[in-house]
Amino acid sequence: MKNVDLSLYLVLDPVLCEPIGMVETARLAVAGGATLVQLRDKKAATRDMIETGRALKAALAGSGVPLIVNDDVEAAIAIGADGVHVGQSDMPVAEVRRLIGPDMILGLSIGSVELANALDPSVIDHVGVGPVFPTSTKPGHPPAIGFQGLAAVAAASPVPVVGIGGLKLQHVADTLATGAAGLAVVSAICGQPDPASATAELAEAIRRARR
Ligand code: TZP
Ligand code: MG
Repeated sequence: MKNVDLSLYLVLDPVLCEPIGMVETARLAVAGGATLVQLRDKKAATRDMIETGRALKAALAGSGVPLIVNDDVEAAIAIGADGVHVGQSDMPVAEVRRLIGPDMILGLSIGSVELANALDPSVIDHVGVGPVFPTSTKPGHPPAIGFQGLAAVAAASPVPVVGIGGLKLQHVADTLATGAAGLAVVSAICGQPDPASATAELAEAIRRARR
């Protein structure tokens, strides 16, 4: 198993990050204590993903924080990213694993106990589970599952789970109490007036919840 710290997973959104951009947002979030960063730009062409991803990789260099690329396996490989994250309607995970090899991190989005039971831990390293709450960050998302749903999926999953969807500072303790290894957030960091402090507050709440 890869040793990935899922505690505080920043998922970048190009629109929400607009004030200062995704690269600067990631840099500040890592300074504040983000443990994982995902480039998620559903509308970008592969060449643009590669350009942004390379800049992100340079910004994260030396931090020890892995860079994950959403959906675009070709871009992830070209960037030299640490991993890939796919959803249910993206490339099948066995195919992704074949393309990226055994060493890159592979995350999958799921929202149900049925999908958790079907996970192959030799293919998938961790899952993003949600949405925990309704969120305008992902229009048309499936119904929210709440902390109860997250706990049920965490109990069923053979790999570590990260909660996602509407998660804010006040949800840290309840999220970790479900058995989740961490929180994935977009708007709690992207577009915040001070992304470094917003991240540091989340990181501190995570430390407190674990004490
Ligand atoms: N997948 C499920 S909810 C979501 C994604 C990408 C968006 C989460 O964004 P936010 O702003 O943290 O609610
Ligand atoms: Mg997709």
